[in-house]
Amino acid sequence: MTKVIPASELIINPDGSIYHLNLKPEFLASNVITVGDPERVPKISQYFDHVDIKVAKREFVTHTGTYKGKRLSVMSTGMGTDNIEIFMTELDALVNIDLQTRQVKPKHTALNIVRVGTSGSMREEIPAGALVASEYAVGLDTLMQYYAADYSDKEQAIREAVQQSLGVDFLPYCFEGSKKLLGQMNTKDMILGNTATCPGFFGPQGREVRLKPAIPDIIERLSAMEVDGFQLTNFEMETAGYYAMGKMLGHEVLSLNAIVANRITHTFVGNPSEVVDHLIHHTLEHI
Ligand code: R1P
Ligand code: URA
Repeated sequence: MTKVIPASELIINPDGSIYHLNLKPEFLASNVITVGDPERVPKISQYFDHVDIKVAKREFVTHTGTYKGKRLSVMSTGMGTDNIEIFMTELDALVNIDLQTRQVKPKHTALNIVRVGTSGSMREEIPAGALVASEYAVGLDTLMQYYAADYSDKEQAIREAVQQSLGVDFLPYCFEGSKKLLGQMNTKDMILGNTATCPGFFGPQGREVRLKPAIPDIIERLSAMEVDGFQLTNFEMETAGYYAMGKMLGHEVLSLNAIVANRITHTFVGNPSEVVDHLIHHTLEHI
């Protein structure tokens, strides 16, 4: 008999919705656009033909409707891979667990998930205003110390090279994004890059405000690292968590980044919402 997941391990609200996302399975489309900022959700759903569902709890805001006749959900996650771990686990449970019997469904459903987020460039040739599609992501946080996963030889080599270049005493994690979505999303006007996902915006990305980062030359170290032609291009705070959870749970996940800051030239894009809006339109047309 399939294992029954106890009420303490997968929490269902009294109305049958899942604990943090506050969603019932029928509220979710199989194509999902995700953003960090809850205020970005209506900025995307404003382009829908109509919005059928609006649900909010904590930083998780969901609008589900149709765009040019295609059913889509747009959801916010807040910032950081700890949120992504909750988000991806509950999103997966909505399609792959029978919430009544609390058992894993015999037939797996794979979701298409595209992150539309902002990011900083660690390369002079990737200016503020550019769009970057993440082929791989490297997690500099410790999320994957708590899950067992398989890594390809390339992913393993990248993990070790990043650990060596930073001199940290844990092994960062590395996963490839969805090749299927990368093909589908028509990335010809984007830069294909590899993303460093950091557990913070300031010190972990080498920014000094009042506190001195422990690795002040983190940008130089990460951008100088090369493994068989693989190089890192940009910083943000979620992509590696998405790629790790997506791979382990069997979903297609791609992260698209609007570059708002260039950390080498010390520039910030004049109008960040314009770049993000450009990425939103592109994503809506291709998802
Ligand atoms: C930091 O400003 C936030 O912006 C980026 C980072 O990943 C982090 O969440 O993404 P979003 O614009 O999607 O929030
Ligand atoms: N988001 C980040 O995490 N870093 C940046 O530099 C810009 C956006």
